[in-house]
Amino acid sequence: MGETREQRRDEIDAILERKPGTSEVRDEADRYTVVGAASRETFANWLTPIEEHFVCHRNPIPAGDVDSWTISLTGDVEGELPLSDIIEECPTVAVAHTMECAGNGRGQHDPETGSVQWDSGAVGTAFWTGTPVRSVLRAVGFDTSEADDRWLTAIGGDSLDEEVFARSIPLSKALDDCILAYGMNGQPLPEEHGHPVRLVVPGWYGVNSVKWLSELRVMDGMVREGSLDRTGTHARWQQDDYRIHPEDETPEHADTIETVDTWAQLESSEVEHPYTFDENIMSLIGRPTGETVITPGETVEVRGVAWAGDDDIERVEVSTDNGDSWHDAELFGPAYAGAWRLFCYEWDADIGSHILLSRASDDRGRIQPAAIGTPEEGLDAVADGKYPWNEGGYGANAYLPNAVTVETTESDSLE
Ligand SMILES: Nc1nc2c(c(=O)[nH]1)N[C@H]1C(S)=C(S)[C@@H](COP(=O)(O)O)O[C@H]1N2
Ligand SMILES: [Mo]
Repeated sequence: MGETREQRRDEIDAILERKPGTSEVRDEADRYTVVGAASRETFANWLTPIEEHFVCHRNPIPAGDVDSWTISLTGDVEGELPLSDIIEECPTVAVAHTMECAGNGRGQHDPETGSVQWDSGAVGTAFWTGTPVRSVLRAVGFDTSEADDRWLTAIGGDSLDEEVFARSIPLSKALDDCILAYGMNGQPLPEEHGHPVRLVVPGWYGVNSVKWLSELRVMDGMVREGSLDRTGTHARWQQDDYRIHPEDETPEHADTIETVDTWAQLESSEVEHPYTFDENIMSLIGRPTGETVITPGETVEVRGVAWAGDDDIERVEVSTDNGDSWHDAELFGPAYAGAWRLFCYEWDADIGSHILLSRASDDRGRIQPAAIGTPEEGLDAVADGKYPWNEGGYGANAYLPNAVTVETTESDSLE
């Protein structure tokens, strides 16, 4: 354990050196080591450069290279594929994906929850290149015409003997748009992002995109204790952690669920403690920041990003008076499923102090809640238009905690 810590320390220092656009947010107690997007400016642009893209994982990075790495196909499919064969013989595609940690915004819960106290830096958009999961399964003779309510479990090469890092997603989603990625923004996949290969699940919370991918297992249900041919515990990261639940409640381990969309789980009674699958609707202002110098009378471009997991952003509103009045922003730039949209609003700034907010709505008529509820309100806070305070601090998407305060000042007289 002590050794692991030290190894982690060196690893983090090396990542920080390679990523001057990020800063450290860590949680010693829980062993998580993460690096967050440093500044709001990241959210003023569509593509997030690798050096500004957050990193999040728990165990030391496993060693591996393209030439020796293999992926095991197990469960209802059988095979072993060298990564180099996948790269050479299967198609290569690119997908845009807004990767957001399910714990993004955790630091906005009051009272504080455990684990990494992210503010809102744990999100970024990259172009990932790789091979569709569909092509990989087909290469080992799997019939990809029917998902049949089955699940695909992805296992990370960072798994420990006593605990496996495994996540399950519906096979239908995997066949639809997921890829095994070996490139990021046109570069070979950096080691901290999963080199030599990771799963990318477009529009879904980051935890589903398993890095250092070593095994794909087609199963009738989600991963549970005893469902893998492995030693150690199997189900923690699917069934215990990354579940949205009130204080002091322990989620039940389910085999399968019908309602997959995260927000739909929050609103339905089928799943008592929702799993964090697709990303909740969210927006962030990237410019101006609190440091931007604005002179009264100036027209200021309020610019940012908005995303809604598998759904499409339909509208973004901006307020410059802490929510008293709202104005439609213009959506512009690239529009890819699973990736954020840019928005912009031209604001004529007058003198004084202003609180800027953004609020997104999607094509399902969902809108960001204003605030996070209290522990006492539990998950019912959703029905009152609040994001529910939850013990793990997952899925937060309220707009008030992400306000930007700007002051306009009279410019110094010209010399
Ligand atoms: N094998 C493995 N994959 C993992 C993790 C991990 O700890 N181990 N962390 C997950 C979490 S919680 C997130 S938010 C994303 C972050 O991806 P990134 O570091 O490339 O930004 O990776 C996911 N994939
Ligand atoms: Mo995460």
